[in-house]
Amino acid sequence: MKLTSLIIAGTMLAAVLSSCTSDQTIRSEKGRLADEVRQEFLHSWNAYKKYAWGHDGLKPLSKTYYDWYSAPLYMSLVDALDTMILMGLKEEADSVREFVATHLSFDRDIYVKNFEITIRLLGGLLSSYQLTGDERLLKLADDLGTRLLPVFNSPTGMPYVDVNLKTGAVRNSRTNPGEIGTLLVEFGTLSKLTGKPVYYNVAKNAVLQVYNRRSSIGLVGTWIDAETGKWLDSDSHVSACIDSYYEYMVKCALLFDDQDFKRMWDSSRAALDKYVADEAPSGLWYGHADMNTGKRTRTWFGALDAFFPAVLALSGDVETAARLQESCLKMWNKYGIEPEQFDYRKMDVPGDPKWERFFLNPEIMESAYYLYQFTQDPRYLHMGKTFLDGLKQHCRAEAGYAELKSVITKEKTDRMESYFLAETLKYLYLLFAPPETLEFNKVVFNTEAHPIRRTW
Ligand code: DMJ
Repeated sequence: MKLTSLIIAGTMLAAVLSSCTSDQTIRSEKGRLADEVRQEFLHSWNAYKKYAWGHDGLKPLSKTYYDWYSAPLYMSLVDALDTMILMGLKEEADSVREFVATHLSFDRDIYVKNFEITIRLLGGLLSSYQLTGDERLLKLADDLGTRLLPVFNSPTGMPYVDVNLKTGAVRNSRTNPGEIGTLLVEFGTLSKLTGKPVYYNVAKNAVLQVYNRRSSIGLVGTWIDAETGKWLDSDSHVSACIDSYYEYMVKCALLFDDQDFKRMWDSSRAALDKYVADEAPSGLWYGHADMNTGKRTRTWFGALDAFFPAVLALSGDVETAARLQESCLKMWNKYGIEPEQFDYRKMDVPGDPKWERFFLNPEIMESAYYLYQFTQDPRYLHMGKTFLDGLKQHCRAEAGYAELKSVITKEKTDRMESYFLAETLKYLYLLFAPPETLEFNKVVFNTEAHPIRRTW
């Protein structure tokens, strides 16, 4: 063998050995990394307790609080509760549960966003009920569900956006497939746990109403009017406002064994792969296309879109999921943290500075967690560490974690959303935690990372 060939063979062997060693190292570091995530949760939670207790969320820079409405609905408390339970923070979880069970009231004269309240509060109450058996949480969930029901009283059955929790008055019919189609995991579970079929029926009908209005090529648009049933635009993608419409097709098929959702997913997936998927020089992405013509309109993908590998993996297509997750990692690595939108042809943020923002989103961690569950490939542990390191480096504040105005300048903004505690840190923790922490095969996560167990 020539000397150069020997050198090349030696270099390749060294690379393989070093990657094996680093795979072994990351496996052996799982316990330490889980603990590190737990510490970051406590850092954020303690800041919330100190500066924002009893309010919806923490403002980490001004060290104060924010509420969504004129009366707080304890968004962070309910959203974070099952994360604490899973992290084994028993005393803390017990006292939060007691506070929620004795103080949370939905008898408020306020208009709330049905979608956000469903995924954060209804989902959080249901999963914490299942994890603890505390019947008071189920009672609260049932009360909330009843107060939300009037949203479905539109001429089409698609929900209005806002509902008054006290009066049942509804408003705002300009809505989207995401907000319409991301209710059934919660409403369906409520039906199963209370024996009241109405919740399942209205939420399923709402999804069908969107699906039945898909275009002749099988795509949906971004905005639709719940009263007239007319599409208000034709932009199709897997990004914000549509995303979890697809996610819940896969999840409802699994959770409720409802084959209608399997059929909806199969036909939607075919349309997405034909028109929305995009093989670019940088890899596989899902961009934007016109719902009627299928014409490519934008080559954008974003932080929220990074939920899609998890959904693909859950639907059985781990191979495509893994390819898309590699693209997500490229988006993350460009600035060491991911932007709200990314043009995958230019491999940079689209022109407008507003797309440079980062909202402490969980989706890319969620997909790493799912892919690790399905493959046990240490690659996803490495990814998780990259995400954790990036978050700590760029978003950690003295009081909790802060969103970024720009992933380029890394300038922080004064908000920590409750999903950072419910989802971002939960998925990172579960990625590294021992498998017995939560039996992945036994639960379906709602879109806010609240695990629901099929007990029916
Ligand atoms: C969360 O509230 C949910 O994951 C929702 O489905 C999308 N947006 C945020 C997190 O980014």
